Amino acid sequence: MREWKAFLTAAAVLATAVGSAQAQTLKTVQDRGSLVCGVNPGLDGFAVKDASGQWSGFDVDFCRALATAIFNDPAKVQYVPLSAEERFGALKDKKIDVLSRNSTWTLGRENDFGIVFAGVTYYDGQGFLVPKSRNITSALELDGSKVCVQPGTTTEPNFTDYFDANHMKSEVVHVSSAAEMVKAYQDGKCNVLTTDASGLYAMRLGLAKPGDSMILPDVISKEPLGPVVRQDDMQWFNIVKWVNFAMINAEELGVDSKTIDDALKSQKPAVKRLVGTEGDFGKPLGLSNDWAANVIRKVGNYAEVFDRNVGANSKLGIPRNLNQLWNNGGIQYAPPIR
Ligand SMILES: N[C@@H](CCC(=O)N[C@@H](CS)C(=O)NCC(=O)O)C(=O)O
Repeated sequence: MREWKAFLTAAAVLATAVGSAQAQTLKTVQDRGSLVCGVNPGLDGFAVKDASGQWSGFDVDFCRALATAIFNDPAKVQYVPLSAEERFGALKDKKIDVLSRNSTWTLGRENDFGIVFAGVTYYDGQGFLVPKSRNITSALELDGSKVCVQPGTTTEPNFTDYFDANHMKSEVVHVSSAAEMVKAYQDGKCNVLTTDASGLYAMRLGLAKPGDSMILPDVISKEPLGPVVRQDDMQWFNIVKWVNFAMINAEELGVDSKTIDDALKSQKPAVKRLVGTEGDFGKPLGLSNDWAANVIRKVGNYAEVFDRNVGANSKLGIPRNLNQLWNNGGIQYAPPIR
């Protein structure tokens, strides 16, 4: 009997210790007064730092949304630019709280680094950019190409698989950044760029004559891009996951930064739960109940963030395609808030 009591007490102490060890990131962020977000060093539409030191882009807006959910202030973010090769190690080593850097969700990455993807903010796929002067219309005509590719990405193994499967040879040219990739292509060191289609749109903007190059129609892989956290903190994982879902649900419910005041007066149950006028959906996450309303007001819903950074209202002009909502022909689908 006494042994049992001692065992139960020890188990309770352990459970408390594990419980608190699993919920440190939010507290660390709150105590620090800012979120530390890992981002791309420079990719048009996704993460760009301007001359005054301001960051913007699709992935940057996710950092801003997360900071808003926590602090009601999108400016409370410290950005850490990370190369493809260093990003997951930086997350594992706790140099950042979250990674928001055009990163593809794969099993190997979760296994190898003790990390977990919190959702998909952008469904992408790998493509090829070629000079129009090559008169190529399909990726199957790329045999013998000099291909620029960045190590530490899913891009290289995908491209190797594709060329092998189609019995095509290539000369691989390794580059260490998007800027270097553009330069190598313009200098004629390679005559094909390959990466996520979104990255190709971004890099084409960096070319002296964007109109002289084209993106081939072939998409050779699945690249579900999303934010990443460590596996040791369920509360933090849930916060990051639901910030994404709230922005998608907001689009589905027609709530955006311009209509948020009306939404706060809405009598529709789903809108009330989203903006926090009904239910108790913030406190269990460690947030206030109006966290999603604050995110929508200060950063926007999914459509607003997509359109201004990479979509119709941006320089990139990428069609929504797979990133349309599920009820509008795409596969963006968020579980309900209820
Ligand atoms: N989604 C792929 C590719 C991500 C990636 O790093 N792409 C490159 C080429 S667009 C990039 O963003 N480079 C920017 C840089 O490191 O400067 C992955 O997760 O491996």
